[in-house]
Amino acid sequence: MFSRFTRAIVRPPARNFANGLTTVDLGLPDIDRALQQHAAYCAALVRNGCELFTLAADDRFPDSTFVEDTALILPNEGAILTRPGAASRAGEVDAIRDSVTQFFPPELPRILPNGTLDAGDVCDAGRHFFIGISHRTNADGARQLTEWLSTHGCTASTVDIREVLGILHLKSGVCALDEDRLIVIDALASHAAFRDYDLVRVPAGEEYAANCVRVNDVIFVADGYPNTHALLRSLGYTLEIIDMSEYSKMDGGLSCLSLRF
Ligand code: CIR
Repeated sequence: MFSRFTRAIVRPPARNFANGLTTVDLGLPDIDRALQQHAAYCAALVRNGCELFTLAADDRFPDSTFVEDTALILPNEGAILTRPGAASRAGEVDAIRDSVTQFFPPELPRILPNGTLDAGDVCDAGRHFFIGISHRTNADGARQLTEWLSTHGCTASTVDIREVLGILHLKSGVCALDEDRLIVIDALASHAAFRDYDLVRVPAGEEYAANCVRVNDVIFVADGYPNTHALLRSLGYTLEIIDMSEYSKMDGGLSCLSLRF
């Protein structure tokens, strides 16, 4: 069974959100619009059963709204802090530590040097985890996370995405819809790690929509991808459609805006 979430940690973007990292050329985000979209995203989390823990916007870290990258949480078992691969994001981990620790005391383990890991590179499908080796997450970070997961009875496999164009993190290209079903972009679909899974291919031109999030009984999916919406509905899923235009300009997807547990 997929974990049910009852809580989510979120952090709205700060006024200097546009100073964050990005690899795409979609223009600068509008902070007021980003805040409205964040509020709508939070409302959808609440509508689907999550109590929200909202942290203050933090302008020391323009990318800090992307809280997902800083920790990995196994809802009923524990959490580990990451070690983000981008230098400008390193301090985000200490900035979120206390809010995660309150749920998983006394002290959280963390990914240690020379490992790097952004949790956007971690895709969980029930008790199995795919870990992307990316320009942010290295083999040592993946190894440390695999060891930690194994102490909780979970397995992991790695997927090297460094040569896959157009995705920052593994979860930009593949997300679990169910324990045995993944939504995936074409560029990742033939990877051996996914061979035992039912794969739902994202329709051409809608690759951004691969970054869905299963929240209890619904799938959160980005607005503007009608073919993906139709495909998911035809498979019986109920959707929450969220406008992500301002976050996509900063390489962010739906999953990165919350830590769900
Ligand atoms: C970054 O480059 O780190 C941010 N601008 C975007 C992070 C998105 N996080 C995610 O997909 N998990």
